[in-house]
Amino acid sequence: MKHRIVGALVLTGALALLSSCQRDGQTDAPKEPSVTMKLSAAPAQTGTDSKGEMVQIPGGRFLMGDKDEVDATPHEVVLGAFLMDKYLVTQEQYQKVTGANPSRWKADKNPVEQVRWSDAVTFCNKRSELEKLEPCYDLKTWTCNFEANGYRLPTEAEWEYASRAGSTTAYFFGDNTSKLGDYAWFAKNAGGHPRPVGQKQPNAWGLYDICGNVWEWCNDFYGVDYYKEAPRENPRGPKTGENKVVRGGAWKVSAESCRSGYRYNESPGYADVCFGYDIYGFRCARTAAGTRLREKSQ
Ligand SMILES: [Ca+2]
Repeated sequence: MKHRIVGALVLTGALALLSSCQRDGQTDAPKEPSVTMKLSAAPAQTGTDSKGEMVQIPGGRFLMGDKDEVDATPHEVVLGAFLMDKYLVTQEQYQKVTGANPSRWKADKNPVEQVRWSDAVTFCNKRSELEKLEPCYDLKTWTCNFEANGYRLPTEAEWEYASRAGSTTAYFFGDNTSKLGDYAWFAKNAGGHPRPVGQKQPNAWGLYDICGNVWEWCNDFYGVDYYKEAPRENPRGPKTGENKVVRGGAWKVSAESCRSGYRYNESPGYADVCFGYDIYGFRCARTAAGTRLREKSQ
């Protein structure tokens, strides 16, 4: 009897391992986005389909960092204008663009999760192609062309700037942790899984789920000392590194990890191995037209 229980436990463990890697199995039969999909994805006002609404983020300067963190020395950063998705990329949106849904917690309006950094940038390129924009990523070198007009991940600085929306406090709504539940799904209120996007209050610039729900991949490599050497204008992360930055906290984490300046990082998963956890998702950004001219005039 005892042996049987142990056996069952071992089997359960093996199944759990399999299910967490299930995403790899799904790559066997990816569906190509249909032709009708391509036609229906014609650029709207913001150049995206309706669920992919973007917010125009003005260029400006801000104090990036958090004095209480060893890797986040506060420093001034100046950024050009860019566009940022109002919502996290949903499973519905991801499925439409890539023909697959790697998420563990399946629901159309939930954020896509179990996506690796490499999956997120591949999605960015496909989304660009569908809307006849120039793809930003070279998928052989994994480098980003910031001059291209297509979709990309935000830089870490862009993410924090958009997240803060002019605030200088621990969270975009202030310092009072007890208010976090009004703006975010995190360990205390999410009930142990991600939630549909856009249900909590947005920040001052109209971005939803910036805090909590799923961590958001940024374009940058993570460098523990990067803030000490980063350029003041449009910092884009260390040239090389092992891990990529994720920001904003997730359904599983404490209020502490949802602070605007809090940095976290994870392997990008270039190789097709099991790296995509159900706490990682993303939203896309685009470089705004004319940004380079404004930088030069500063
Ligand atoms: Ca988030």
